[in-house]
Amino acid sequence: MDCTCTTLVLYSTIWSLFFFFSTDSSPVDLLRVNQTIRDGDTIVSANHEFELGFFSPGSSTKRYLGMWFKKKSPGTTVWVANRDAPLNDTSGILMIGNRAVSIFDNATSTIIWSSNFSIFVRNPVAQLLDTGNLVVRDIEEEGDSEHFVWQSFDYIGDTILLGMKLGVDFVRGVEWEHVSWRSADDPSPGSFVHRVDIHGYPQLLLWKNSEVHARSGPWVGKRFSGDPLVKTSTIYINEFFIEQKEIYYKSRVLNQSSTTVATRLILTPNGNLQRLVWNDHKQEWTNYVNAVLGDCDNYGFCGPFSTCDISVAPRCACLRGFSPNRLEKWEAGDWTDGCVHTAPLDCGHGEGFTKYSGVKLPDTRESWYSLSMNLEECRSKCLKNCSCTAYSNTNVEGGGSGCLLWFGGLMDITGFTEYGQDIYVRVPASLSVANATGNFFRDNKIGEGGFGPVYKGSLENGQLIAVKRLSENSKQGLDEFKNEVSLIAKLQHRNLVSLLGYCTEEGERILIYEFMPNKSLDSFIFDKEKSKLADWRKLYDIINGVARGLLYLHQDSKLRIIHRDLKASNVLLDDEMNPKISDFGMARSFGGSQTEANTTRVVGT
Ligand SMILES: *[C@@H]1O[C@H](CO)[C@@H](O)[C@H](O)[C@H]1NC(C)=O
Ligand SMILES: *[C@@H]1O[C@H](CO)[C@@H](O)[C@H](O)[C@H]1NC(C)=O
Ligand SMILES: *[C@@H]1O[C@H](CO)[C@@H](O)[C@H](O)[C@H]1NC(C)=O
Ligand SMILES: *[C@@H]1O[C@H](CO)[C@@H](O)[C@H](O)[C@H]1NC(C)=O
Ligand SMILES: *[C@@H]1O[C@H](CO)[C@@H](O)[C@H](O)[C@H]1NC(C)=O
Ligand SMILES: *[C@@H]1O[C@H](CO)[C@@H](O)[C@H](O)[C@H]1NC(C)=O
Ligand SMILES: *[C@@H]1O[C@H](CO)[C@@H](O)[C@H](O)[C@H]1NC(C)=O
Ligand SMILES: *[C@@H]1O[C@H](CO)[C@@H](O)[C@H](O)[C@H]1NC(C)=O
Ligand SMILES: CC(=O)N[C@H]1CO[C@H](CO)[C@@H](O)[C@@H]1O
Repeated sequence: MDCTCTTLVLYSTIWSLFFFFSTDSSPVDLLRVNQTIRDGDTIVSANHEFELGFFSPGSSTKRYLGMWFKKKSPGTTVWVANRDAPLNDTSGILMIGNRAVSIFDNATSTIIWSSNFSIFVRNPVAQLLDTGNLVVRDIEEEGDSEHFVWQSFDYIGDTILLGMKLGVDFVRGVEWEHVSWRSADDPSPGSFVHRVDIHGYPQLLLWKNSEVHARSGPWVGKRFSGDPLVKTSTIYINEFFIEQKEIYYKSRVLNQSSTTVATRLILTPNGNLQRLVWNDHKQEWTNYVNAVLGDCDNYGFCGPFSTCDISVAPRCACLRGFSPNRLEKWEAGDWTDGCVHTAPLDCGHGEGFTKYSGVKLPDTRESWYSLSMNLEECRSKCLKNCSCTAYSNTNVEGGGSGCLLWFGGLMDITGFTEYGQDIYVRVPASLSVANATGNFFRDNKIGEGGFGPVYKGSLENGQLIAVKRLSENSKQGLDEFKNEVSLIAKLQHRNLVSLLGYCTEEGERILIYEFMPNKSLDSFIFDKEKSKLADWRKLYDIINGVARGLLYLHQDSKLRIIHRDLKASNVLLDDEMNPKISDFGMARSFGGSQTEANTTRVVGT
């Protein structure tokens, strides 16, 4: 340390003889080894947008080395070097050495601040780039001009400029954090830190000291889940990268040739995040994202397993299938304890999921993700793990992709706008199906098959369904039930009825199909009134459809299936009288090349 100090004094005395900054009328953006910047001198980026030198923030008299806008909004600070090591007077000198960039206090002959280079550099040169990045590179290392041994963009303060990264570099072990000032007069680190959290699926968290203060939610393709900004900016684009070597958020300028861009994302001393854009016409900063913060933006306001909605009172509501953890507190307006499952999860017994649309996805710190899985794979992965409480896509663009699983309490779900995402929350098997059919009301019964009654119901989204509830003493045993489920789930053809879901639980077995308003073919043929309606053309179409369905089963499907129980009552008719084959309890599958097999049981009607 001693050694470094003496050399620095020597440098400064030598170089003070050269009037480096005053000899040339045009400003300089470069600083070479052994050159200095004294208080009063500055360097300016080539495009004249940014300036670097010593300054005093607000009403402070202390001196800091910093960077500010020069052409637009002159004096607006964007970066401070010695944030928590201010100078008391104008005796500071910025120096570039072989190992570090340092601020030397010529009054006390001490280095008050320094920042190491990644490697020893024989001939370093510092340059203030047009982006507002002060970079140091080795002048001898030609070609790779992007190889910086140091850059101010690695040391973010309260301002994020276009091109700055917020996140984690695993290779260098660097974390880029957005840290508020203590006050407008004091750039030392304040109470708020905005960072990319990499526990589970990466998300941006705003911390107040050691507690999560607010959350913009995970990245869902083109923006953060809870980001109200939908209007796409013509100025910049937000990006989020999840890679092996680094995970980061970055905004970059959309039009490289545009020279009029000035925008900054600031974290104010009281924890407000503001995206400001310079308005040349009005000569002022305008708040680009006019996010009105409300109760729902306070992390944990409603506790786990509940949703917060700013447009209703009370703001908090338990998710369906959940009830307040502490009813008295909840009713008194303290929702922080959230909700708990009303009935315990009967893990592995065909639980279902309740879908919520238009929400900000919950905290992902306890989550797992795969960017390649689809929603269906995601659902079954969630079902296989008893501690999985919900799932969703990671990316909502292009119809949705990726898989995100939550474990534990679902915190900070905000019901906000049509711009929110879908999440599927796990609920016990007893819920939802029973509710969908009005708890198996007799009025909703639409038929009675050999194996049990069939009910009409509707899902939350209004879709009509037919629910086949196999009676407990049904002849159709578990094997047939499983048979039906496993076969029909893999089949898809316009002349086969589609299975929407199923559940099994303690002798209760339920199959959920799409609803067929025109019932089965037999009711049609044998009903005198209805049969009059059927002309030959219609019947011909129906026969053709059945044949197409069978052809698919026998030949075209991967499974090669024989139905073994085909009859008029198993041919259902949709609202356009298209026939659909149903009831696969007796069906058998052959291998793709197998055309002959022995059946072991006598079946059929
Ligand atoms: C910088 O100063 C040191 C000490 O005076 C000297 O040894 C070195 O050669 C100088 N570097 C350059 C590039 O002038
Ligand atoms: C500035 O003044 C304060 C109070 O007198 C002192 O503690 C501090 O060390 C000084 N800083 C420098 C860089 O001289
Ligand atoms: C540093 O201080 C010394 C003595 O006070 C002065 O002669 C010298 O010019 C100063 N150096 C700079 C670069 O201001
Ligand atoms: C900077 O370099 C010096 C000397 O090489 C070393 O002692 C110090 O630990 C380094 N500081 C950091 C923060 O790496
Ligand atoms: C980019 O900016 C330049 C200069 O302002 C303009 O001429 C050009 O049309 C812009 N390009 C796009 C794609 O907006
Ligand atoms: C369920 O997921 C959790 C969290 O990822 C994991 O720790 C646990 O091992 C999983 N359990 C099973 C049975 O896969
Ligand atoms: C069941 O349905 C009724 C009426 O449609 C609804 O009010 C209730 O919230 C539903 N219950 C559950 C647990 O979804
Ligand atoms: C069917 O059973 C007969 C008599 O048991 C046997 O000879 C024949 O190989 C079986 N065919 C198939 C495809 O298993
Ligand atoms: C012939 C017949 O009954 N067609 C009906 C099929 O279902 C639709 C939708 O419910 C009705 O509009 C048709 O009248």
